[in-house]
Amino acid sequence: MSDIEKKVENNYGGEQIQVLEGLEAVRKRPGMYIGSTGPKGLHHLVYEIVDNAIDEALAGFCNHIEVEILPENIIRVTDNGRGIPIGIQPKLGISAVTVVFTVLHAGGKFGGENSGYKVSGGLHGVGAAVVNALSEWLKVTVRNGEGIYTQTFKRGNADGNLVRIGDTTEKGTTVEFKADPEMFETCKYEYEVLETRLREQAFLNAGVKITLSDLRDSDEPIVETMHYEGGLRSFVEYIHTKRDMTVLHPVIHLKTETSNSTAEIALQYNDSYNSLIISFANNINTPDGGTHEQGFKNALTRVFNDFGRQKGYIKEKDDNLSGDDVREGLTAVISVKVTEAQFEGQTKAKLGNTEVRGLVESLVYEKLKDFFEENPGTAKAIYEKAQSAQRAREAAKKARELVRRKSALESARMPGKLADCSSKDPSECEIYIVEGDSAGGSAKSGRDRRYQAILPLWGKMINVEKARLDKVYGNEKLTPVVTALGCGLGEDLDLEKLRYHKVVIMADADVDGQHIRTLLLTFFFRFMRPLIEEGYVYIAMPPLYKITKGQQIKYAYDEKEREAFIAQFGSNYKIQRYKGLGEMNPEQLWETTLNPDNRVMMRVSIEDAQKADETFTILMGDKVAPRREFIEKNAKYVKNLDI
Ligand code: TTJ
Repeated sequence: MSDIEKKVENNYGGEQIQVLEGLEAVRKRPGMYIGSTGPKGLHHLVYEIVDNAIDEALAGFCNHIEVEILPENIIRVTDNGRGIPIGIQPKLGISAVTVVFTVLHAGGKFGGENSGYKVSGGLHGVGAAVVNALSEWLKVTVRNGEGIYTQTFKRGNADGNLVRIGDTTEKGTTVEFKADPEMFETCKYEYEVLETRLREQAFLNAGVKITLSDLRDSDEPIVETMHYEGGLRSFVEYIHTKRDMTVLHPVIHLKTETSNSTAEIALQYNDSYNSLIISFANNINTPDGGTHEQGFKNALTRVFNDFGRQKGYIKEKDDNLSGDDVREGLTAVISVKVTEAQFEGQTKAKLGNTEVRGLVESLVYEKLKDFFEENPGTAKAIYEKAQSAQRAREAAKKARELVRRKSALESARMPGKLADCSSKDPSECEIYIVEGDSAGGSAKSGRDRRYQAILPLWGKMINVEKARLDKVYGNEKLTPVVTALGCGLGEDLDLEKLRYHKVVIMADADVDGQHIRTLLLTFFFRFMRPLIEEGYVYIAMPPLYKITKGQQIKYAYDEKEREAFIAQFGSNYKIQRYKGLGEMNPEQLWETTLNPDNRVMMRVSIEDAQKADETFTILMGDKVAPRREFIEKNAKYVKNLDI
């Protein structure tokens, strides 16, 4: 037995009991420590462990981190750093390794000189001990260039001491764990979720190589290496390449450092009308923005106007460019690092440190101005973009005023094609938006006119992805939708005025149907987003087959279901294939698609606007597969009785 083992053994006593009580608290209220016990919390376990390895990389001692999803959803994280210290912690009398996995907020208790171990604040960085507490078992292995040490835990409790199991000249730390099914609603990891987050970390920590593998299915192992020497620059390039966007210039990179903070920004304009700003504080994503984003936006607008006036790009009589104008077509990634990040808001997703606003503001103002000065060609291209946004904004304002004036005059005149319902209580009213007049006709006759309205669509649709708000006003296809819903759009949107709490898109299961669904969803997403956020948007799911045997009727929504019903019926069944909605008579349409007792609808939900924005861009692409994937991922089947 080595000296270390003896010490570990001898000191495994009093303090440890108190430590274990600490971890019990985590198991009693897991949500307090990892936010949720759903899939989000589960994936958080992996991030917590990986963050430790990234800290080691940031300290300059590690350049490769491997994350493996093993069969049975066991996670293994390995780094090639120095290895967690195995020495005895003076205050607690046990090995630092044991402390890391059993003491809550390890930093607070012993964040001292020789520990060399730090943790970050907020809900983030709750640490390895929390992961340990919420794992059925966890095993840590440390290689420190001399020996291999390992210790195992069960539900947070040490299952034996730290032991030396062999010699090695290698260095690094490996942590394996199996999330506790008693603690989580699901223990199944989603590859794409881990991939997105780890790729983000690879961008934020330039040069660090992260390998992710999924070895759950031995027939189809996945291995992916993420390694970006370009850091944030690569991040912006990646976004534009992935979305197949045309860019107006090479990525602009800005960076500043003070004694206790850094701010770094990469930005690039594309030819779209959207803006995407992704921000991080201490490598943690801040989807709700905060002082770093504010500083960036303020300075960006100021630079454009000051520099533009100075160079005569903006004439004396012209209005200033607005924030929205200068952000049109912009993709930017902001990363700040501060000693004590304050995360605000319910989900701790917003940066609060006030000093960061000024830091970012002066960085962007000074360096971007210099950049424009030195790169007049790029500056010109960006100015033209912003000024065209400004013109469109003014046109949209006029169009909106026109619509407002008109609706004040005609006050709520409903579209001629709308077959409205008799109820005026939005909470029970439903509107079916139907492509094509024939399906519209059946729907009108088949519906329950008390609470179901039908709006057939006709005319030419604009590509909402490629259009600005001004084009939406006055589009012959979209205007009736907007009027019928009654809640306005863009800045004017008022959900209180929404006339139906179920807005159902009803289209065929074929390619044309897919197209109209995509366009309408994108339209709602871009211009009436709260409608989706509040869960008012649905997709009707007409069945593809009707299978009958005597009095029994079954509707099949795909081939698999069809086969299952056929198998169930055995023989003497009748089968009818519906080629489209237009083929169903009013009774059939009621039975299969409108009647709340039988129908199947998908509620369109958006978990995270940023992700959805990306998805919608994918939706608008030429590939059909990603679209289907989106529909499957973002819309959950709901038997309408439940909703
Ligand atoms: C601390 O200071 C002395 C040298 O090692 C430092 C350290 O703790 N390094 C370290 C921790 N490297 N890797 C980790 C680590 C890696 C994983 C995967 C999980 C955890 C909890 C820590």
